[in-house]
Order: sequence, then structure tokens, then C-alpha cells
Amino acid sequence: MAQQKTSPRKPSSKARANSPGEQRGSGDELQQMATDGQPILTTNQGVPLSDNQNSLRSTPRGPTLLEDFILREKITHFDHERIPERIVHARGSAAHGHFELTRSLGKYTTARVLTEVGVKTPVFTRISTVAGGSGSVDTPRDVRGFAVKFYTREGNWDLVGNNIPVFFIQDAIKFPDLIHAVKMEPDRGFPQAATAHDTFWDFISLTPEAMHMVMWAMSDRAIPRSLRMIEGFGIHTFRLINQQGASTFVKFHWRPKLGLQSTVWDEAVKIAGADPDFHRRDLFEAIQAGDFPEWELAVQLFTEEDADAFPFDHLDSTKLIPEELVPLTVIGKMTLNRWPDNFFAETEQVAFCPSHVVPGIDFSNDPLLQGRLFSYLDTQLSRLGSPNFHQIPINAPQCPFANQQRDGHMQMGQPKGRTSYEPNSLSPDSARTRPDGFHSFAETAAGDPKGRIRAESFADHYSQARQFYRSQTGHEQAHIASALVFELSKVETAHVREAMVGHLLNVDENLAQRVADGLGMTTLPSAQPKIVAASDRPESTALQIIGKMKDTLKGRAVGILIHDGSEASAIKALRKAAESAGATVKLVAPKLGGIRLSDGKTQAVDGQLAGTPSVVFDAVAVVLSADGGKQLARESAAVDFVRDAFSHLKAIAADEGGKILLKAGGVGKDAGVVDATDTKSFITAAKTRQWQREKKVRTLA
Ligand code: HDE
Repeated sequence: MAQQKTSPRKPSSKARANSPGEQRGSGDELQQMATDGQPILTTNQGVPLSDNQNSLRSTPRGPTLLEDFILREKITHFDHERIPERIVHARGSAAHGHFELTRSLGKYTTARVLTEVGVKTPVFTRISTVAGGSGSVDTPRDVRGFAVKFYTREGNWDLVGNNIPVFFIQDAIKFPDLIHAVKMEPDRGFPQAATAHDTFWDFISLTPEAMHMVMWAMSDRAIPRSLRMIEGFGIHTFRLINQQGASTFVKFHWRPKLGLQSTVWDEAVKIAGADPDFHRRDLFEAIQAGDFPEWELAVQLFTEEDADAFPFDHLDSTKLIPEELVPLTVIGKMTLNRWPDNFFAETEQVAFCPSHVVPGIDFSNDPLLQGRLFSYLDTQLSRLGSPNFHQIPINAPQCPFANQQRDGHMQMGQPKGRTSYEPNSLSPDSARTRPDGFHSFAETAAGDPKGRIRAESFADHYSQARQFYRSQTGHEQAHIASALVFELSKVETAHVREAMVGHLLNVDENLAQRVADGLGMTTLPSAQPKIVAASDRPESTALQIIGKMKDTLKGRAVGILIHDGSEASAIKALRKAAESAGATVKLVAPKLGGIRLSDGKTQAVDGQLAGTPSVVFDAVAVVLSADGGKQLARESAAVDFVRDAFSHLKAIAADEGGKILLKAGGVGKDAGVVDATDTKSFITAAKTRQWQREKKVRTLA
């Protein structure tokens, strides 16, 4: 019997960078090098291996021996590779970058990260879905987490927010209930990563404070086109504290340089099948291509007196402060420019905690925030298994840090000296406090009673829900109504559906009627009881997505469908137009090997038709010979390519052969369907979606 003794292939020098050999860091490395300079494969104890293919057997065909410490070590390590995934936000993608301050908040805070203009503070940013497990798809209807760790000169500051500026609940004590309701149902273990089921809507229908956030979650904000095209919000009111100890309230906003953009629901569903990692891949590819995503950081600053005049409570996380009431001031820019070297070590092990703040930043009394200050640290203890999680490189501050905390699981440091307490007189150079270290704001307590009391100022659950809905364009309102119909259609229990429509009646009667019609209800249920009836607030275009789309193709992708005989010059002209508008261009064809174009040259392609449907593009072009058009008209993947592009409201350019395929796909005529020679109109149409087309292609609520 032939026995393979040595490693079949030597790792290349590139692969070597990630080899276990790199984990050693001592001078002993020299001893562990083979004569050709390659690192030697060893056990975790540094014992060189001679064979990594065969376990130790009593005879070549006999049982494996317990003595095989090499096998046991390798398998044991493998068995323990996984750590508990995050209970929420398990699925996420992250990148390194920096934050550069452009405007000092020196008047309001002592935090150097917010006062030192021009300084680049390193950051690590993780964007996530909430409900699904770590292996779930990227594009369900869901809130996106937006967590930024700033490695400042005064310690780590974690701004752990979402892409929606409000939250479902007002009090942290309801969070486990909310999450249990949204996760897969405990008896059946489904659905994964979806709100469209009974337990979620049952809980929501019994939680009127959730109605504002429900409007956002049913909007297209919850089905973003790209993680690079979402906003981020700190949600809670925080405090900034200045040199004099004075406090100013602050809300944090991230605004994407590429503008906001979302998918349409049918598209999001199909992307989930075409590319479950759509958002992660998009972020990875953009960063690898040097097309670094950027966000402006903006703040809303207001005083206690301003807050007293708001028609809502600034400590209530189900409310936002309209930009018209307190304008946004842009203070800096975040750029993400480096993908992590190792997904587990960085993206999986990063530990965000809202309690990580630096001197000059402090908390408000928002009861949701107060609960979070406990939860995240507690979560890290269970996920990462030790109070020393701050020593993991991705979590460690990048400024000096020292204290008298000691020992614990996986202690990596070796503190020297005799003292591990403070004050001490035995170690004059041991760490001490300093007067300008972290101070909490010296708030004076009001004379109100202690108790489990929800403040009256938290009681208006419908006014901002109405304000959000009424601020949307007609297209967006139709999407919200249709999303509610879709979600509630998946709810089996009639009284839950009725209760939800009863809440919608409190938000906006027209919305309630649309949803009731969509559900096929013959009579409207009665409105849900309310403590405070909705009042009409001024509409705000800042709450729209369409109003915040940018007139650009930057960061977007254009797909050109070609086949043998396609006109080379037409492809070239379309590519040039799209690329000069900032888009990336990919060629799609029935076969990957290459296409013979009209000029006789072979053209390499980027994607095979069945695996590269039009849902992965923002606009498409179809350049085909007459023969090619006829052939593809009989090919369902090609017909779907154009039919879906049309139904997802995308711009489509086609030449004469391409039009044969458009006809087979039932693609109609409108401003977004243009001749392939008219590259100018194609680019204009590609920068937006053809909203007016939608009523022709689907029935919306
Ligand atoms: Fe979280 N949340 N959360 N959350 N959250 C977690 O911490 C929690 C809330 C948010 O990329 C957990 O490390 C409670 C609001 C993000 O690693 C956990 C409450 C907002 C992430 C936790 C909230 C968020 C988390 C799970 C109600 C927006 C992912 C894993 C009081 C402002 C961070 C972990 C990452 C993660 C608790 C509500 C955002 C269990 C108790 C509001 C972006 O500690």
C-alpha cells in the first residue's frame, strides 16, 4: 500500500503568511526553519511534525492509537473552534479604517477624538443584520447594526448604533421579549432571519411604542442595496461634557457618501438566492478595489432647555429629533480602507460595548441605553469567555492602559512587581488616577418617586409614526403598505392581523385601509386603545430614501449581457459611459470561457448567465446579434435577466438583437428602456429607479 508521508504541496510564500508558523513570535523561529527557509509545521507545543497526512495506527490497517498526541491535539482544537454567536447581530461584516475630525466640538467636550481637527483616529466598523444566525443571508428585511470602535488616544469609544434612528422599545427590560418574538419560533425552529411570522407580530401588536420603528422597518431602509449606502444612528441621546463640566445633549448620525439606496422587495428575495453574501462581498470588493466607503459623522446638539420644548421626550428611544428641529452639523469623516486579515480574530471577536466611552462623552438617562450599559459587557463574558477579552488585539486600546486588575482566564499579560492594589506605597511607578480622567456628569436628581414607572412623556406612540409615513414619497408609502401586507399575510392568527390594522388606524387611516384591503379584510377592525392620539407633525423629506439618493453611479454596478456575435463597439461604448460615471461594469454571457464578438476577437466574461442574474446589478444592457437574441429568447435565465431588471425598475439599454430578448421578457417601453446607442439616456436612467414603472409591473397595496 502506498503511504503518503510528507505534505503533498509546499505552501507558497503568500500562503505562508497565514500559516500557524506566524503565530510564533520568539527568536526560536530560527530553529524552526527548514533549510529552504520555509517554516516548519509544528504542534502547539512547537514540536516539529514529520507527517500531517496519517494518524498513528497499530498496523497500516489497524486501529488508531490513543497515544497519537498529534491527532488528539489537532482534533481537540478543531472541536472547540466555534464560540457562541452573538444572540443578536450574529451576522456581520467589518472593516478597518479611520475617522478624521474636520470640525472641533471643543466648546462642548473635552474628548480629544472630537476636538483635535485633522487627527486620524483608527476605527473598526461592523455592520450587521439583527435577527438571523451568523450563517444567514445578507438581505432579509431587517434593521442593520452599525457599530464603530474608535481607538482614541484616551481609550476606546464604541458608538454602537443601527441604520434606523429609533428603536422598537422604550425600556431595556423588554429586549429579551422582543428578541424572543422575532427569532425563530421555539417549538418549530423557523423562520430564520424574518419578522414575517406570528410571534413577532403578536408581540408588536401588544407593544404600541413599537409603531414608529415598525414604519421604518417596513420601509425600504430595511432592504438596503449595499452596506455602503446606509445611514447609521447612535439612536440614544448622549451627553458631551466640556472643560467646565457643563453638559450638552448630542445625537450621532452617520451619512453615507454614496447616498442612500435600497432594493425592492422582490429583488432582495432573489438576491438572497443568487448571492447570500451579497452585502459582505460588495463591501469586500469595494475595499479591495480601493473604492473606500465613506461616511460623514454629523451631530445634533441641544440643551436641556431645548429638550424641554420638544413635543416628545429626548430620553425616549422610540423618538427621533427631526433635522428641521435641530439641524445636523457635520464634524468629520470615516473611511473604511482595510479588510480584516482574519474573519474570526477580528470580525467575530470584536466586542462592542456602549459603556465604552472616553472622558468628555457621557450617557443620558434613556432607560434603553441604561440597560445596554450592562448587557454588552455581560455578553462579552459569555461569548469570549473571560474578563480579559480586552486583551484580544482587535479589542485592545491602541493607547497605553494599566490598572491593578489581575489574572482570570486567558490572561495574556505578565504584570510585574509586588503590588496589585491601589493606593500603594511599595510601587511608586504603578498606575494612578489623574484629575482630568473620566468624570460622570454631575446631574442633580429630581424629587420624583422611585418606582417601576414609565414616564408620561413617553406615552405618545403614534405621532412620529404618522410623521414618518406622511413624509414619504408615494412610491415609498406604497412599499411600506405592501411590506405590511406581505408580513401580516404570513401571520396565521387573525386577531394579531386585526390588532395590527387597529394600530395602523392610529397612525394613518389611509395606510390602515390599504393594508386591510391588501389582506382582504372586508371590514376595518376598531382602532387600538391609545393613551395619546397622534398629532400632525411637519413632514420631513430627510426621512425619505428617495430624497436622499445621490445623482451618481459611483459604487453601483452595471451588467452587460452578451453572446457570440455581439457588437464589440456597442459593448465598448456602454462600458466607457458607465465607467466614466463611476460604475463598475461586468460582462455576463451563457458561457464563462469567452465570447467571440462581431470583430472576431474573443472577449473574456465576468459572470456566467445562470449564476449572475440581473438582481446583482443596478442597471443592465443587452448587446446581442440577431441570432444571439433569438437563442437567448429561448433561455429562461436570459429572459429572467431582462424581465427582473424591468420589474425591479432598473434602466435597460438594448440594441436590435437585445430587443428580441426584451420582447421575450415582456419588457415594455418607458424612459428607462433605451437604445444601446443612447448611452447618455442610459446613464441618466441608471442613476435612479424607474418608480413610475412600478404600477405596471406589480400590484402594490
Ligand atoms: Fe444591542 N446587543 N441591545 N442594540 N446591539 C448586542 O452585544 C442589547 C440595541 C446593537 O457588531 C449584544 O456583543 C440590549 C439598540 C448592535 O458586535 C447584546 C438592548 C441598538 C450590536 C445586546 C439592545 C443596538 C448589538 C449581542 C436593549 C442601536 C452588534 C452581541 C436595551 C442603538 C454589535 C453583543 C457588533 C449587539 C444587547 C438594543 C445595536 C446582547 C439589552 C437600541 C449594532 O449585548
